[in-house]
Amino acid sequence: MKTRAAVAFEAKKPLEIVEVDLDGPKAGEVLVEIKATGICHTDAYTLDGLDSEGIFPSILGHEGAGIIREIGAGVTSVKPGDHVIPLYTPECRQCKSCLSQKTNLCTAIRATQGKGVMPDGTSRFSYKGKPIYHYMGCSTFSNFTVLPEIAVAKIREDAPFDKSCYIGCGVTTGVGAVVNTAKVEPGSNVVVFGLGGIGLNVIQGAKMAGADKIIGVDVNDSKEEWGRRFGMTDFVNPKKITGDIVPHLVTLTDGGADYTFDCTGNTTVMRQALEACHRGWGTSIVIGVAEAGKEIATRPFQLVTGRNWRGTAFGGARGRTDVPKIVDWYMNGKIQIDPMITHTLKLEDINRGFDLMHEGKSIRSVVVF
Ligand code: NAD
Ligand code: AHE
Ligand code: ZN
Repeated sequence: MKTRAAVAFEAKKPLEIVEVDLDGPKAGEVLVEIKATGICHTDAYTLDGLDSEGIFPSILGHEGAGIIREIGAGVTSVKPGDHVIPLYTPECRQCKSCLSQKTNLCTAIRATQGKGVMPDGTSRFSYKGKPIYHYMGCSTFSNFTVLPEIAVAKIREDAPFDKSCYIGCGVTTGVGAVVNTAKVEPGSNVVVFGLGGIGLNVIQGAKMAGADKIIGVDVNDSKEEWGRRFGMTDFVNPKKITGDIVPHLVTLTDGGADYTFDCTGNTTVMRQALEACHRGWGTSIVIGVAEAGKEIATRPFQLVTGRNWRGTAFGGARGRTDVPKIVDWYMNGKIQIDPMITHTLKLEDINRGFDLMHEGKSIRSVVVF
């Protein structure tokens, strides 16, 4: 079949809207009509050539929602007509990682996913006879896409696609980092670095978990109002304080934070987030994705004296199990999504979504098909 898609032909070039060819689902795969997709900073990071796994030409996008239109041989867990959210972190329930119950990082298809192909080693997308690669196993910047059965979460049918798509990455990552990874307790004090599409979800997760002080840190002053809307109690712009951010935060938190979250992808910020933790127990969670070649550093003494450095992917969520529950949280009003979607765009305008993100003018842009 043919499908309209925004193709990343080359790094650092705008996406091009073209009709691509899409082969139907093979055994164990499903064809999904994508109804809406968010634009996450990770898409921008790959498009900007900063991803060591970045492959071109490819169809980016990993934060979508849609409807199953066709199933391949042997597919049993979903059927045509089901509403689904694609999962860049699948859940096979059979691999060592899934069975361990210690991680959400299913390994069943990670190797081929990182190479931009389906589990059989080939791509379903092509353009003018040449393959176009998949991205994070999802490629939601295409009106139709093919996914492995284990990489879709079936969700309730009354959830609006243009909002529930955000659960495909940003919402689950931010809220999940708080409840699954950090397991923030009531009364904790929390510092969130980077108040974008992920950081604001960390803030609403921290509020939901009963955190006491929730301090937001961002270099963009316009983010203060956004943070306060979702439960932030204090705001710090590191450019506007005198002296170093770490002692400033340690003073604000009476000796250091119980939990800090990096939602910037900046390795200097990651170090500050660790060092702003309380001696003896503070835990810092790395969420941000750093550009290829960057490394993190700190004095080992920071760890010797009881600070913990951890990371999280997709908020520690087991997609097929947890995503439908997060959709319920949204539908029942336990978490908010609508106000964070600041821009709704047509596919033709997808590059504007990237511009708005880089200009700090959006929280989330969503493309509707
Ligand atoms: P975004 O662009 O919406 O937000 C980033 C925010 O960080 C902005 O508000 C920006 O002003 C702020 N910022 C930038 N530099 C800063 C600095 N030095 N100090 C303080 N604030 C700073 O991006 P997003 O979509 O929220 O994504 C945030 C990060 O999380 C990205 O690195 C993205 O790749 C990553 N991410 C990781 C996962 C995961 O599973 N681990 C999932 C989604 C996104
Ligand atoms: N490809 C990059 C790593 C990118 C990365 O860390 N991705 C996160 C999700 S970001 C979503 O917006 C993730 O899930 N990581 C775990 C995994 O298995 O990819 C690189 O550095 O090579
Ligand atoms: Zn993402």
